[in-house]
Amino acid sequence: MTESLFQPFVLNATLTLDNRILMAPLTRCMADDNLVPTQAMADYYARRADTGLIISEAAIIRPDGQGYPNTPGLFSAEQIAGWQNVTSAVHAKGGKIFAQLWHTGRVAHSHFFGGEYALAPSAKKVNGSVPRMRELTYTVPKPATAEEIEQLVADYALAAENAIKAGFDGVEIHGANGYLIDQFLHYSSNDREDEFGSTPENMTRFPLAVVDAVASQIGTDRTALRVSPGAYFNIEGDKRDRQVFDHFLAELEQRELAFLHIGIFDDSMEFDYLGGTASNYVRSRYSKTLVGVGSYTAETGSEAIHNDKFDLLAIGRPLIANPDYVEKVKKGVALVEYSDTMLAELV
Ligand code: FNR
Ligand code: 8K6
Repeated sequence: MTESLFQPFVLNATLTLDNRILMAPLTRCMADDNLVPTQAMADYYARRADTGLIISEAAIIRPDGQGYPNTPGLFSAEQIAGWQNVTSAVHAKGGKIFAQLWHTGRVAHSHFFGGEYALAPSAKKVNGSVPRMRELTYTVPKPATAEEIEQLVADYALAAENAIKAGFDGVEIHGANGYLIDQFLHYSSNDREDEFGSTPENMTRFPLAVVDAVASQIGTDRTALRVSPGAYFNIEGDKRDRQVFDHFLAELEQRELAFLHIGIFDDSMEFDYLGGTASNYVRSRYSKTLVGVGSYTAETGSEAIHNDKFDLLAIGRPLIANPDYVEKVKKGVALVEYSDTMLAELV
């Protein structure tokens, strides 16, 4: 029973999706050494153009946002041209594609950009080291000054403009998974005492400034946001985070974003301070278009849409394993099972 996935969905006056399956953003670390998307990446995305909407792997807005090797950028002319090749390939096959805009904050590593430190809300480091480059241990970040925060907001807006120049249909701001924007929203990573910390109003100030700057640059109808109210990756949760997200969602409710997207690996995870799963929590506080994700099958995702838990379903790992996921699900053909070894190659 997957029919709920095959209803078209009107996102807004400018965007209608052919089906409700989104390709989740998936970092693949396959850009060239100038962080330019390659022809192999264009082919990989084009093979998935029958999803209702592709969200690109996260693309860094500027050099100091980089936390992993060979993640693509959206700040140089060469990178914009590389993405243009990707978006043309997807559009030629009738698809739609948003760019995911990324700054990793304290999860950045100066190894990648030759700087002295990573920027973050506070001097609170994340434990551990860079995946696949374990010798690169995370360092104590430098708290961003008010001027640096202003510059970050401007750089998100510029990256959004670059995305539109590159032919993307819109952008999803990566506000999830413990990266820069999320670091402002959780007490464990934000202990600022200025206008960007200490209270829900202050802790949401930078995230909302980014949303508003991007929306005014490219239009609210082309602006989406991914959030992780439940901390689970690169960050610790705190029960006071609940008030921050209550406030954040009330503010987002007043904007007409293209959609809000949960960032999570398994949406059956429950968070006591959210009173249940991340998607149930967001659904109860946000009435507009919501994208669910996290270890769903086509069947469980379709049922969740049918039961009004969310409106659209993002699929990650199964789409790595099955470029023809949509066709297979439609025909009821068995899927290839995902394994981490598949990350070595773009199929
Ligand atoms: C991810 N995920 C992720 N999320 C995000 O917001 N930006 C990103 O660039 C990435 N990169 C990424 C790479 C890889 C290899 C994996 C497995 C995951 C998370 C992803 O979008 C999704 O939320 C999860 O994979 C859960 O969905 P599935 O895979 O259970 O359908
Ligand atoms: C070098 C590639 C980096 C990719 C960054 C995105 C993260 C991919 C991680 C794959 C799976 C990790 C699952 C972590 C979930 C924690 C749940 C408690």
